[in-house]
Amino acid sequence: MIDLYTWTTPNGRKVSILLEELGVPYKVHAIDITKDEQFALDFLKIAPNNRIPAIVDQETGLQLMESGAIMMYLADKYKKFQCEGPEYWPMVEWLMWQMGGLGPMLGQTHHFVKYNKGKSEYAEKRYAAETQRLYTVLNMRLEGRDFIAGAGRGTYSIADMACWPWVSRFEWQEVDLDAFPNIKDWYLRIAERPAVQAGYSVPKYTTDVPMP
Ligand SMILES: N[C@@H](CCC(=O)N[C@@H](CS)C(=O)NCC(=O)O)C(=O)O
Repeated sequence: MIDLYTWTTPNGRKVSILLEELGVPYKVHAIDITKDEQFALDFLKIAPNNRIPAIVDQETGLQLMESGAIMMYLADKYKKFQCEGPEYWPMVEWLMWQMGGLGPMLGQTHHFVKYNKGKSEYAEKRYAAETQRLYTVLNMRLEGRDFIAGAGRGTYSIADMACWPWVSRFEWQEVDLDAFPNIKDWYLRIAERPAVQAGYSVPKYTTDVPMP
């Protein structure tokens, strides 16, 4: 059994979507970050960086924070949704691209462009431009491919599951997915998966999966 500590955010949904795709039993613990529950001492023992998501694997006792590490752990444990052989490291490369680029930069876009519009023209322009740049990179990567990593047209993997919840906030980012047709096709391909629909509503329903 996996204990999942999470909230209704892209980083949380990355892991709930993976757990739904794996079809393994897991127990959800909602950590309401709008009520500062991420700072509770019990949670800090599991996630010392006071951020969701985090997991505890009850079979092994392993505690993990950082969504990228959690996804790599679960994919390795269950030997699913990870690319094999020479395709493994390019998958990690794109997972790290999400962890170091797409996630943190789009997080800033949400902060300045959605929640604090008008407070800093410089920051809004900076993160809007970075958002466009990152979408352009992903759109190019998806040219001729169905999924981000893997040979040929690609294999659905944790690299896709890591990026997808961030793209699902395209409206917050003021991104027109019609300008990125490869991303739009990829987004819709993943959005229709039942496990993605289920994982999107963990720990609770907020909205339907956004549809461009
Ligand atoms: N690099 C971390 C980032 C986690 C993160 O930023 N989580 C956000 C929600 S998406 C959070 O817990 N925010 C709480 C806060 O800002 O205090 C990961 O990928 O797990």
